[in-house]
Amino acid sequence: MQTEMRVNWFPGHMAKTRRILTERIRLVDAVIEVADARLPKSSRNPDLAKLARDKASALILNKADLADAQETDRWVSFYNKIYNKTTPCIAYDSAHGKVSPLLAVIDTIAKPIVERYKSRGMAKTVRVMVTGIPNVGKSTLINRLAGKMIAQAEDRPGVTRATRWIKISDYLELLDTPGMLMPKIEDTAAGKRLAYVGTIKDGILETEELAEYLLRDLMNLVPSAVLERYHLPSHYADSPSLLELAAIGRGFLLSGGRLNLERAAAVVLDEFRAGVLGRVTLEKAEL
Ligand SMILES: Nc1nc2c(ncn2[C@@H]2O[C@H](COP(=O)(O)OP(=O)(O)O)[C@@H](O)[C@H]2O)c(=O)[nH]1
Ligand SMILES: [Mg+2]
Repeated sequence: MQTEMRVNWFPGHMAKTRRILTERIRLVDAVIEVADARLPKSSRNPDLAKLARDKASALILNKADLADAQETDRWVSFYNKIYNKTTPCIAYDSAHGKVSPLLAVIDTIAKPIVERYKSRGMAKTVRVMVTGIPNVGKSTLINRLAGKMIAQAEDRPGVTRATRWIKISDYLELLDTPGMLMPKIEDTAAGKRLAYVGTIKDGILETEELAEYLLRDLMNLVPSAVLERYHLPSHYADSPSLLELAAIGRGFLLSGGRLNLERAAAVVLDEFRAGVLGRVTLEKAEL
């Protein structure tokens, strides 16, 4: 499951990833884009709109259980407003959610296609695929729709195999393998946010540097959760390193009393990714 996150995005790889995606999109009538509700902007690659422009589409803000509920509502409204319902957007939690809202949104985009064929006297199966950048929950979502474990981490470049379709309703078939998109990193700040949630592993940043940035960002979003969790002292604002304070606060020490910053950084990142600091959305909707 971790392999695809270690992919280095050298140009050859990027071209191949895009080629595979383009081929897969050609096989379907509708595309389900999965994004991360904590990063509703940066976890989307705007190139998809071009690659799938002649397909029906829906946008799933997944991992909504880890994002701020109000912010997620704003983002869902924002996208539904700008797309004017042509690309319906819903919040979802593919790790725990019921399948019905997901099927309902797929049905919404598939209905016009079914009707179009019906009007010509044809009963056609509507074919759907799931796509998105690494780690947003594509495989988990496919497994949820399939009702069992089917999709593994086979959506990485270089791994090809036969196309399989999973019947998910009377007239809907789902491609069992997601289409992978590269993350599009618009700027350094977006790159950091993608790294916080674990999309980019081999980033430009060292783990300790990343954790330091994360702590600083979290101090703006959920200060009391950070102060409490890492037992930061009242003079934290004067310190050049929140990570050092967190290591002290949590007692992450090496023999001889030196701070174990490596351990502190790993814990800070793991705890954030697991939602231990509460539900946090890293990007605000522009409503
Ligand atoms: N909390 C939470 N975790 C999720 C959700 N969807 C997926 N995950 C977890 O996120 C990680 C990546 O999921 P995966 O389906 O492999 O992502 P993919 O790379 O897009 O196929 C796994 O550890 C999943 O268990 C969700 O909605 N909520
Ligand atoms: Mg996967």
